[in-house]
Amino acid sequence: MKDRRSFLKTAALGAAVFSLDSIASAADAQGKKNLVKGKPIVVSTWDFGRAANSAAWDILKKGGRALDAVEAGVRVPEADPNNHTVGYSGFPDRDGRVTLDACIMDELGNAGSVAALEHVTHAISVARLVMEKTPHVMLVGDGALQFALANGFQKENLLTPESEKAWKEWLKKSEYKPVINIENKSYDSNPAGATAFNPLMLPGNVYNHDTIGMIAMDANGDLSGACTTSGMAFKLHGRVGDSPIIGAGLYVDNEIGAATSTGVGEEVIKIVGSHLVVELMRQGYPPEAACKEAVTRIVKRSPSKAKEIQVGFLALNKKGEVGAYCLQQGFSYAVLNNEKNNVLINGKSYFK
Ligand code: SD4
Repeated sequence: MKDRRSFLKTAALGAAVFSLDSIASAADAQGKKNLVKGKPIVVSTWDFGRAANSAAWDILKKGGRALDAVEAGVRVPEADPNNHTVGYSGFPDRDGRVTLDACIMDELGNAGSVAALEHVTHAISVARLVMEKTPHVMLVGDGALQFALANGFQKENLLTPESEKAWKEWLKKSEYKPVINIENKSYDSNPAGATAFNPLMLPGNVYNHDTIGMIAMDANGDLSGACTTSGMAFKLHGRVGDSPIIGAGLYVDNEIGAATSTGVGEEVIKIVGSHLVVELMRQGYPPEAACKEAVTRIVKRSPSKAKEIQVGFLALNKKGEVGAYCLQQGFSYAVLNNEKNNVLINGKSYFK
């Protein structure tokens, strides 16, 4: 006969299994439309993720390694002079300096990262070298630049005339207060009219975003991820966001899945967002439900701030299922595999 303790244990386990099942089925029903399966697969944040996905696909379709695919993929927006949010021509900080953050993780759980790196377009490739050639995970500032130059990268000027012009425009009204992203509310024109409230204009959102996060699974079923950004435009010099922080901007666990984030990095760091999403998937949450739970934690932590910013999570599990969730409408992600031809999907949002 069962004693009381083992009965309680069994009952508690039963309840846990029951609730995980119901989470899974509710989220499955909710997310069926956007559910994508099948390897190889590459997914990435925002509209510019499509061009990045195409470069990654060139490697994946030939049976290449996910790590090579994500590095090659995010190098596309890093080099794009028309993209002022990543790499070359990124908007500078409030002192006029372009500082880049990036990280990368492979299927073995190896990780490399650079933060506040100046003068090198391909921050992601420096991050990969940190992972492969040093016993460290993260190099910052001058040390990261010194390491890059010692490994054959050329010193470049990343501030283009267009980015400089935007910075000078911002300087006219700049308030040198360390208020998170207050600058972003003023530098962009509001497509819905200057005075109307438009969630698409919130910091981190579609007209105001700064990151590519990419995750991929190769034909072997191995996962890797990369995340690279020039950070929030006109940030304080020395400010580092979530993107180069392993566990915040990116996390890969080859047994479970991978996740990446975009938006206001401070809020993502505080919940260790991408690691949280992967751990929720480990507990049985499908990708979209895991992303939704992470977004909900941000709302619970700071309900009023959550209304004024954007954060989005994107996740891929080991079954090849993709899901995303964000705070505000306007977050999109691109999916490319044999079924989905680089479609751009709008992430579901907490606030409607
Ligand atoms: C950061 N997460 O530096 C980045 C910026 C971003 O949409 O993704 N903005 O906090």
